[in-house]
Amino acid sequence: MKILDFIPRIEDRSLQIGVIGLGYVGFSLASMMAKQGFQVLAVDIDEKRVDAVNKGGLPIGGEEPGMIELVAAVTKSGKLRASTDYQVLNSIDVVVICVDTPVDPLSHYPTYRALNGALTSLGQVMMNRSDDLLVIVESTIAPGTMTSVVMATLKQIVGNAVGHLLFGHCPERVTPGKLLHNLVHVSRTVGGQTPEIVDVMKKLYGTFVCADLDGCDLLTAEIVKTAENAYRDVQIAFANELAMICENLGADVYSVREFVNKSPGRSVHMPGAGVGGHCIPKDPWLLIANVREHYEANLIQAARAVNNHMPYHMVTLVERALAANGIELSAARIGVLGYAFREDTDDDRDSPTTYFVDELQRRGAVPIIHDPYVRAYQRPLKEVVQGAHALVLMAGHSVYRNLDWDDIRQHMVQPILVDGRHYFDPYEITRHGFQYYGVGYRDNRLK
Ligand code: SAJ
Repeated sequence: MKILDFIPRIEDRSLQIGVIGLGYVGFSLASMMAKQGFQVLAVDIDEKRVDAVNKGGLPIGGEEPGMIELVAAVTKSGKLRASTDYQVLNSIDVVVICVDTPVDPLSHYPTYRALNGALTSLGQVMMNRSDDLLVIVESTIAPGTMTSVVMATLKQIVGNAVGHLLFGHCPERVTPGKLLHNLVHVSRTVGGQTPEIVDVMKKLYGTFVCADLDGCDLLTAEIVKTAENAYRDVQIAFANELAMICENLGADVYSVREFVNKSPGRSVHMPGAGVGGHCIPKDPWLLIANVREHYEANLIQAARAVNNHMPYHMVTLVERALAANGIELSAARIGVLGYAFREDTDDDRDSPTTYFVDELQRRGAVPIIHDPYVRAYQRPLKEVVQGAHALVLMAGHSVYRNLDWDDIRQHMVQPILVDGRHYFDPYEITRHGFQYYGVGYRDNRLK
């Protein structure tokens, strides 16, 4: 079958689809494509994930509106099946690769262990291919990777069958907690090796995407995805640098931010305790991975440094608050609210709190962590505040909205609150007898 023969088979849903990777990207995509009526075969090396899906369950954590009903329906109908065996992919027409693409914590270059594993396993199944196979990568990858890694690796493995391999890159734009919503309502960049491949991909994604499908070449698609997150990282870094300037000048960065944003076209982001997660800290490094040797990309690297400094700045704020009360950081017990990388999720990947807590311990302080979503820290709040010299908010989970501050104050040694996300109202906190410190304020906010 040739590529343009894919179109009628998309229309009658007879196209056979494979998805590699049952993380939040691959699982939601496989379920959504099965919901459109395609037969979808999902492969993952993790048997627990495969079993969970085949039993109609979720292979991912967190709250995902509509997901459990969707996966139950498509597994019951048999439209979605999962396996650890790549051989189930031998008769598919399209395969979508959705594996993680982390960067090395020291070199900041991508490692592609999972991507290379998927390509090698897929290539072995496709050795004697005589029909066209469309290989689409949804994982976020450094510009140039489709050519230098994906196409090169498969061509090396499949030998003569290479003539039947066609390539596309449609970077994912899902966000935990909004997976199904984003899949349908967020526009997609559709990168293809040829215009015909772009047309086929638009037809395929158009079966469930109700937003723009922007066709382009492979390299453009790789740059768009990594640039959109590098852009966000730089925006957040500007907000954090403005906060540091305001602290040094003794101004309130949130008033400054509010008034700046009244100027047309301004949108200063929120200063905070740091930038975590699986996208924003990583994608700037992917964007510059293949240019760093001959172009510095100073702004993007400086933004990373500013954002990475914020958890350590939080330690400085705590140390300053304690010192104002004659307490040494090295002798302090610190209650920490929120371990996840952002509000109302259990995802703690590259969370700023990990760096914050490590630094507190390095300085001799004793952190006691609370997080309603992260299993290891679902302890009673009373345990966290009991005997604490300060309480620090690192992630703005909704459960922290209506705390009993009078009761909390009774259990603390010193009523100090350090707010890393501009989450609380300083006036309300102060009314309950606390000293309020926060990112973007030089000292006790309402001294
Ligand atoms: N953060 C700030 N200040 C801000 C915004 C975020 O400090 O003004 C921090 C958060 O606390 C968190 C980190 O940055 O630690 C990342 O937050 P995020 O809101 O960017 O959340 P992510 O990491 O889930 O980003 C994803 C991205 N989506 C994809 O890569 C497909 C991003 O492009 C989206 O803008 C974001 O979700 C979203 O809001 O949907």
